[in-house]
Amino acid sequence: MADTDTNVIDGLRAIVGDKACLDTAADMQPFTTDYRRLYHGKALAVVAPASTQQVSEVLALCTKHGVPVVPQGGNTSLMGGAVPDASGNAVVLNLRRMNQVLEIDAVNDTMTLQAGVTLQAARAAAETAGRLFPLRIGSEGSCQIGGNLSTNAGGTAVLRYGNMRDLTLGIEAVLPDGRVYSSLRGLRKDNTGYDLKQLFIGSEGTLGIITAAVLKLMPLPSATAVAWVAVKDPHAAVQLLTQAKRTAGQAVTAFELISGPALSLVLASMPQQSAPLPGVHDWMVLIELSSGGDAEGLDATLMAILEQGMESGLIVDAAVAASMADARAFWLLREEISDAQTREGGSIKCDISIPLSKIAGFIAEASAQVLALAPDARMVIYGHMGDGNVHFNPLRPKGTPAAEFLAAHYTQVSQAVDGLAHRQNGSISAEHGIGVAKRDDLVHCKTPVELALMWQIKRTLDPGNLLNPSKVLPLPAGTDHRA
Ligand code: 2HG
Ligand code: ZN
Repeated sequence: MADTDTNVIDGLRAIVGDKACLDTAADMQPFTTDYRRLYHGKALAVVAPASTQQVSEVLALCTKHGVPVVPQGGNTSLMGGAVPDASGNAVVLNLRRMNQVLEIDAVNDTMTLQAGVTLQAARAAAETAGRLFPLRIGSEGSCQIGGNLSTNAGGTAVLRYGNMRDLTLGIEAVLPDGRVYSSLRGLRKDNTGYDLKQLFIGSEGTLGIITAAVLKLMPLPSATAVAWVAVKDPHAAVQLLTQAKRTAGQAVTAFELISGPALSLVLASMPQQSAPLPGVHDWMVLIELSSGGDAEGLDATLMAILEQGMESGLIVDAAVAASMADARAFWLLREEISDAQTREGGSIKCDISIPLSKIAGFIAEASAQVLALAPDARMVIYGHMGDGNVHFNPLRPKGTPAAEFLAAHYTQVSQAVDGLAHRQNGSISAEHGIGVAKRDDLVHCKTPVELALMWQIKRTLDPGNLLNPSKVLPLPAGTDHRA
């Protein structure tokens, strides 16, 4: 190890303490590999600061020595955004020790918390205060608020409440030179120039490290009604959503599309769970309504939506959750799809969004293109149809090894799906971010002006290219990531 590296590690220990600074390959391994075990990096050290002051000192030290820093929350990125590259020269800065809910202001309806609070803990703290923090994603037990912010996370309740950007009133972030930017004031109105917090939200730790946030709280719903519905096809699902919004308005909280192969995969990996309806249908939706009104009224609204859907031939069959336990069981089937894919291996992840009016046509056309390339692929297609977001994830055929399927099809299939989404005015990353997985694809879907502006902002805030280097920003032609 070079003298500088030893100096850096000694300096880091002095800041965060011995126990919070790991530097052996074995100790660092859980932090240098993503949870799907697809991205394997190396690090100089892994540190877990306990305060914003310590984050600031770590960044100032690393900048002084030209050492890159990779911020990390719950390490649940699907895009390889939270692990270092293979060079071994970076410090991973993990925020798990900064896990305090600092304040709940029930009058202002805000919650101030440190970045390392898990989403589950944030939701529980809000609920204890009689409020709802509405972000809902499957990894809530592990993912952290800082990661949710830095990827502008979405999930299953965006239709009603918006994504992380919409739910944030202020953040605190540490810049590479150690200066602290803070807008932790909980204001719903503040037109004093540039809204700088938005630069840090969704930029995946490439501009600063988010250390705290003020988030919006909502009223806790008093009634919830859930149904698992088999629909004729994705076009019928879109029409059903339109009818549901007309009938129930704001109460439509979630509207999730699920393909037959997606449900089959979950049922195969969780044999103790049964399907809500007899048989696995080609296309299903999970609908949740919620409101502050009475339960009977909401149940009646759900029934009205289902009856209308049946009469207009959109719905093939439907099961209404008769209890909270039923509702949880329905949701479990939806939330397990991603983990079931991880266990199965060999999944080509495309996280696209597209205007709702084009989504059914997109699914048909993308499916045809993928099946022309990989005729036996299992079409695991699901997602947050209510906000135009489809997880379009062709999966290896049973019996074909994951590596073989990915080597043969990954590039062509993801280019076909993402390219189609882009040509139809969609996005190639609706809610998972860019990380390294989609970085080089940005060249094809951002204009030269957008890319130039992204680099200009990056160079202004992080002139040494030390924060999460080689993530998000595709290289300008003819340069490398450290140039
Ligand atoms: C979900 O909606 C997550 O379950 C994960 O966004 C999606 O694994 C995926 O592709
Ligand atoms: Zn999702």
